[in-house]
Amino acid sequence: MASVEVSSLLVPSVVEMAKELSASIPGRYIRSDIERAVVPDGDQALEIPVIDMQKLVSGEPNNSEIEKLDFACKEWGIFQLLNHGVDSTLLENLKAEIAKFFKLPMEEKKKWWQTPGNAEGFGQAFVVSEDQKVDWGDLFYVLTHPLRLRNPRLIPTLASPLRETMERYTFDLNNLSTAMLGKIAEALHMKTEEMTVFVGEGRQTIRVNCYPPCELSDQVMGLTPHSDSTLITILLQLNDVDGLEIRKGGKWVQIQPLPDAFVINVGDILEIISNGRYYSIEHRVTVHPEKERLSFATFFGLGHDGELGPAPSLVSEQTPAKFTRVKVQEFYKGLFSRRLQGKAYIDTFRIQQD
Ligand SMILES: O=C(O)CCC(=O)C(=O)O
Repeated sequence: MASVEVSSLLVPSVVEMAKELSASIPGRYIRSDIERAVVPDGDQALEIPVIDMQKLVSGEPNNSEIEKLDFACKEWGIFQLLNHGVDSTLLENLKAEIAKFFKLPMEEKKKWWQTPGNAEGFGQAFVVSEDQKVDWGDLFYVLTHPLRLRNPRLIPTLASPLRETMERYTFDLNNLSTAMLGKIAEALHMKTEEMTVFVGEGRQTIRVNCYPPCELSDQVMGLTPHSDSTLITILLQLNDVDGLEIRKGGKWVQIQPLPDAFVINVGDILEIISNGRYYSIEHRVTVHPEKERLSFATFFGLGHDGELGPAPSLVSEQTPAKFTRVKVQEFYKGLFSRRLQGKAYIDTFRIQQD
């Protein structure tokens, strides 16, 4: 069953293209509009807020970590998570096995390549026109939760031990995200069951990214500027090559995660549910001239049965609804029918305030 149906077009492998050192880079990858990133004071990458998961779930009265979480989601839309409880050996195995996975010969990778009308597998996302600029990277995108919607052609056919490692990692991250969303609901002073109703059976998808090096690194983009159409995204940088940048105060700034910290960002769905109290951060990925970058993004979204809109408990006369309501299924359908473009998609749901 095609579980993530899209109207996107198929594109060739950038990892394969990058191996042909003598080949010129097709115009489709070359961009003339890349805004330069700024270097923060003191030549340091930007320090984004750090949240400690153990403190967050400690159950202490007046837990100041909840206030830190609220501040991070409101003022930054992104933070790092330490003491997250995901086993460090599992993370090491994941890093090693994903690196091998992207190095498999193309003949083998073809088994898992995207097919027309389905976003899952190796390829690219949000390519809706032959004229559109495309990213300098390959992804592996899969729906991992709920189990009944999994594509039998993908995770079940991966070789051991990658398959078991992916299963375990996505299972652990599903638990982590559920716990995190509970704390986010608490920070928002939402009624607890409200978040649960929005989430329904939930949706977890993964996007594993490989950005090969490129000698014209300042003219290609690893991942186009966008905000995620998720509740939250949990990102693990898989090697020590940085490239993730966020738009902060109108400028692009590179961030540098602490080793084995998760980078968590607020997505558009959470911005809508929180009625604009939280902010989905715009981000992009730049390409290194000599080194390959690998990352693993885990997206948490809503089950497709319900409706999306500001949580009723967060709407009042003083805080009127800032977004229109939409059926979740319609929200996702609209998302996959367009190209990525900053925060343009969430903007279509905004209600103009007087
Ligand atoms: O590679 C990264 O660091 C970011 C990935 C990302 O934003 C995504 O997969 O949506």
